[in-house]
Amino acid sequence: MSAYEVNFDGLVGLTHNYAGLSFGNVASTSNKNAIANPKQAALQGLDKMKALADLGFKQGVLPPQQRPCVKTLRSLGFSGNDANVLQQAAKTAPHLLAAVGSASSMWVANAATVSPSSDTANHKVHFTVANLNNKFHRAIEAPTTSNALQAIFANQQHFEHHAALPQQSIWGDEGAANHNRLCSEHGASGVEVFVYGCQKYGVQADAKYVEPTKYPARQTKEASQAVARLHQLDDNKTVFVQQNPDVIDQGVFHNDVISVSNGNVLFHHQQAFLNQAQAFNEIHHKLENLGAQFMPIEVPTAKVSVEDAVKTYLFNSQLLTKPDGNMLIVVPEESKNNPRVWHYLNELIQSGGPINEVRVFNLRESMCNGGGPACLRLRVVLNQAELDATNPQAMLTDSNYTALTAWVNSHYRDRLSEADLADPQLLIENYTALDELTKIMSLGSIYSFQS
Ligand code: SUG
Repeated sequence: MSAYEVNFDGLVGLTHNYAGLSFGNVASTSNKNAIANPKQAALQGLDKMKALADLGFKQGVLPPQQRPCVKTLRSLGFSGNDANVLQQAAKTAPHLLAAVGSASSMWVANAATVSPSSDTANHKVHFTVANLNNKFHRAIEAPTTSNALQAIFANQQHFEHHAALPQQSIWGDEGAANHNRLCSEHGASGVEVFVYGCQKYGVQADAKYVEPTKYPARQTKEASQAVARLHQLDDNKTVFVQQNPDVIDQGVFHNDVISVSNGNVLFHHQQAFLNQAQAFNEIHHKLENLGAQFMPIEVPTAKVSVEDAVKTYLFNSQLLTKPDGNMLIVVPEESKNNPRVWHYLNELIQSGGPINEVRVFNLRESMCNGGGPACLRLRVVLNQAELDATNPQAMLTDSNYTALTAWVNSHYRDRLSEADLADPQLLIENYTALDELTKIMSLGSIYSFQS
């Protein structure tokens, strides 16, 4: 059955700031204390969504979360009215205020793992919300992410939702950022490739087992396997592969910083995976059984170093199939500004291969926290019936774009530092704006402040 890949982009929240919260994510730690511009960040994201929608790609939107999350601070013992809670936290535990104030839900590639109905045994689209267990500021996203996804994909005949895996490090799950899907075309049955950074059980006796030593591996094999089970995937169409621990130690905190898939193409760096040849062999055979030809496009270290990949987010790009079957690669401006990466990209689009066009976007505000074009979007493959069953107000139409842009312009600040998170007025601005957003997007009451 034919289907669309719909990219749902995360709308940047009102508290977007640089608090240096993500150890292992080089951009996040190196921009700690920089001044952020939430309004510009949200508009940059909307510009990308609009440009891709105008090119004919199906584009959706996911809402941000209520921040600072006073509810979490209360659960940690802060009390009094909301202003008191914020002030106490700012005074005695500023790191906690920063964590509950992060707008990190904007990177929706980490919101959930999604399997299309053509891959699952009960022919429903499956969503498992990511627990984001490795970082406290991200682990608190899961409940609202669940509410948002269920408000957008509400039809139980087509959609099946799974809660986040247990909040324990064995089950560390970062969602679609560590998940690739290969297929002949979006609507066909595909091979789902789960990329994990470490394994918790059964490795003590394995002399060959390696994991990163400097930075954390956020995704566990156990979590990936649990998601595959929940989604009722077929073992013959599923591959588990370990990410190269050396690249995690160089700042590749998610697999989508070093590889991206679309259709039968896996665009990746030479050093992306451990036991790469063996994994590709397995993908090749499993895909061949589905009548499709695996097409890996490998970028050699000699042309683009891992350091350049991390700085420019070349692989955190979106690969989109155009109506003529060729692919467009969407990269951040940082890729154009690096001569080696830009040279490679120009070579790539002239090579006669499937990727024959590049588009560049300014996503600087998000990039400074380690989030590129691919981090900002969650891919959901939907056939026509499933698309018809999706909340239409979550799709980026011309009128929704106008409404969302006006909404950002009227509610967002153009300057925010970590210290501003203690301002009770910022919390009120959030509640007012998000309440209005749920009406624009017809989401109902997805936030705890609304109940
Ligand atoms: O989880 N940054 C996010 C970036 C996520 C990027 N997503 C993907 N690669 N799919 C993270 O590290 C930084 C927030 C701060 O430091 O203020 C942050 O959470």
